[in-house]
Amino acid sequence: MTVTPGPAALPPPPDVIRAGYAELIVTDLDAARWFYVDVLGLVVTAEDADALYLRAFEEYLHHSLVLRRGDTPALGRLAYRVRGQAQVDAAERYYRALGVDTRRVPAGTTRGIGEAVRITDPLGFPVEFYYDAEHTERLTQRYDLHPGNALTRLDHFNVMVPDVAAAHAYYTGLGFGVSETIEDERHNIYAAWLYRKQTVHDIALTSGDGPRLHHIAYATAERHHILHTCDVLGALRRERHIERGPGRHGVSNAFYLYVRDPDGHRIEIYTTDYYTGDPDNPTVRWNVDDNRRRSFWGHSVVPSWYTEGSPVLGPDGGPTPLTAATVREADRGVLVGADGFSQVTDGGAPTGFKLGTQV
Ligand code: 4SX
Ligand code: FE2
Repeated sequence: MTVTPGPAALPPPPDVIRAGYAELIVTDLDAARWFYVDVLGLVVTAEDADALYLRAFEEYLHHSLVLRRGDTPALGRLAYRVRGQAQVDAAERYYRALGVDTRRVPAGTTRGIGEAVRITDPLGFPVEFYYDAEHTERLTQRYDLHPGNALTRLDHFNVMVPDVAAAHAYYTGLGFGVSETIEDERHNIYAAWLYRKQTVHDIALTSGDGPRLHHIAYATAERHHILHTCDVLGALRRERHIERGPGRHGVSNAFYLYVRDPDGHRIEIYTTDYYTGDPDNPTVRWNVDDNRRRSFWGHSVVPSWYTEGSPVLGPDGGPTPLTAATVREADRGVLVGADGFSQVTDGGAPTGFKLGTQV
């Protein structure tokens, strides 16, 4: 009997705890400070001549967002926290075995962060794995410091990828669970939500020309915190920063708002999704024709939300060229409702439109 050797076994993937921090390249640090600190209310842990290190009120690590000054707006990197410093080594072994270049960066390369491993992942994103990080004061109960829209913690990243199925396979290989998807009747996959922590996601995959960053999302404790951000932007006559929402997502059930920063980076404010921590947590599969999938109330999604995103920095420091998407959710037929925008039905499904169906 001949035994054909299979492919060499991969070492186990690093044990990722959660989405840890992101670095965004911004062109004007003062404008960015206005938006992230004065309007969104993030806390400044530290600042240099060319960067701000920000955290939200429940976060005790140094930062969950770095804003670095640069010539063009871009994603500098996404960083995942792993379960101990030995898992940083595990990340290095795993990606080397995958044939991905790895780079070790000494402690302090990013202020407040210990020795870490950086890669350009197989999807084209600059990604870091880290554990050690400086601790700082957790301001959960410093209510005297909380603004009316207090953000509690970083919740997730959302990226635009040309091939969601391939990206889904990459992230499940990295040990992520799949909480929800958007699919069509032929099981083409338009979007997917994947998690390591016990929420709906740490990373979402959105079909689009990529690699690009779609958004990063911060959690708030309650819906009224989100509404307060809308009121503040209106009062300041800066309502143009509101792109989509407020509303209730179908996927995730979270209450949401999307705002755009002065460079166009998209930030989501997100609250009260659900627990996914049991090992048999079922995957919710939405039909792309179910109008409640992205807004549980049936509103259509503003086109910019599907088409615009932030470029990502490649290993040479320049923007990564884009690959065109294989499927486009925005190209699916959309029915226009009474407000000129949203789909409205009286409970009967219009012809050719499957209301309330799931794949
Ligand atoms: O637009 S979706 O309802 O599909 C959605 C988008 C659900 C959860 C998210 O975090 C998100 O960004
Ligand atoms: Fe999101």
